[in-house]
Amino acid sequence: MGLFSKIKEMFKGQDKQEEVVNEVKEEIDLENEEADLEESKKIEKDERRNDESLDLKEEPKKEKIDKKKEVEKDVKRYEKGLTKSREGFVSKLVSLTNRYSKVNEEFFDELEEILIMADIGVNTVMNFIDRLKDRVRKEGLTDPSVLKEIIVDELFIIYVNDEVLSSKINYNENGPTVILFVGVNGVGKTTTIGKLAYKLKNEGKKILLVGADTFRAGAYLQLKEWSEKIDVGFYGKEEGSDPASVVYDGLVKAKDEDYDVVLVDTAGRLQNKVNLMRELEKINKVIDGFIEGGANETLLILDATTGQNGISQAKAFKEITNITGIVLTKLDGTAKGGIVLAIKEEVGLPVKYIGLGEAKEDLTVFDIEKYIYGLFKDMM
Ligand SMILES: Nc1nc2c(ncn2[C@@H]2O[C@H](COP(=O)(O)OP(=O)(O)OP(=O)(O)O)[C@@H](O)[C@H]2O)c(=O)[nH]1
Ligand SMILES: [Mg+2]
Repeated sequence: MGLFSKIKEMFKGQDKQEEVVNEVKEEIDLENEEADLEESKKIEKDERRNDESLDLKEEPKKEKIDKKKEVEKDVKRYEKGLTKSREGFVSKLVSLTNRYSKVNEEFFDELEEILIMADIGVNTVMNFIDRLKDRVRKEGLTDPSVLKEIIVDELFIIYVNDEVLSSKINYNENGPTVILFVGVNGVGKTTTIGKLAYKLKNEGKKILLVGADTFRAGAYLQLKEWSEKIDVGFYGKEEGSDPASVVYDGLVKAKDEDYDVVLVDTAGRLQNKVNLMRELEKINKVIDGFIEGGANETLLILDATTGQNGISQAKAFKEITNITGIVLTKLDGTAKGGIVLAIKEEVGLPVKYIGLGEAKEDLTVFDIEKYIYGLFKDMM
């Protein structure tokens, strides 16, 4: 079975997930009843041991249901959010494979064009086509419809290519975790902070938003609004204030009030590289006074609808500061889902989160398997 078939197998029937969850619940209820009976017997024997075994038994089962529900919701988010990409990109692929009865040079030329149009990036596409041709030759493939699955597999391989890609946030064990958000105007920094704060708050963390974008008038108010909407802490100052000193004051507050995660909104404008570099250096110096080494994460926000321009931004930001991951926003609004692969190949940074809408729930941890499923689920 190809990789994509395995992924599809994993996620298909998510509509039935509710049923599955209920089934699991029933099973657990039954097991619990049995366990209760067993336990009441044991109580007579050894009360203390029994309590422990109860604790050990109940936890994983509840987690199992919660996890299943979370996966179900997440797969739906990917499916819904990637509708445009799927319709654009996949319908072209399907039409291509239907039009040709045999794989030949023209077929590959057209495929190349479709992939480039999907923002996969020229170099990535060239390598991809070479590998695909190789595989076609070695395996003696001629039928375009067989090639569909191989195309998806090979796209998947580009991404995972013998590396462990970590989408995990690097948390600070002692004291607050500081995450800096950078990116050019309007990519979705502030919105992403709001969405991530909401997500982390639901995981039980105490969150402080710090508005160090003091460049644009009213920028800090937009962040403040988010903090009120999702009920998390806020610290910020009006435009013209020194961003590093805002970060300093914010971190003092975070320490004093025991915050777990501090999300810092910056004015990541690229118009002046040197100034931005200096500003970020200064901010990191301040953070270093609280946490050795500066920010735990510096996330670069990229707008997926800007395509190759986003790739150039990533390269430029990489020169300026130590970017630890990418958040790709507005994937719901573009037909060009291939940018995820281009970032991996051409920039070499992990995509940690993706934005699939404007609401507070619309940020999700990037998962290549769900992504590939969301993108190609109707293809085979
Ligand atoms: N559809 C969609 N819209 C998004 C997403 N993320 C952000 N947006 C929208 O993009 C616009 C800009 O978002 P902001 O969060 O203000 O961007 P910013 O980077 O903070 O902008 P500046 O502070 O001006 O540099 C807003 O209208 C957001 O609602 C997303 O994942 N999907
Ligand atoms: Mg902003």
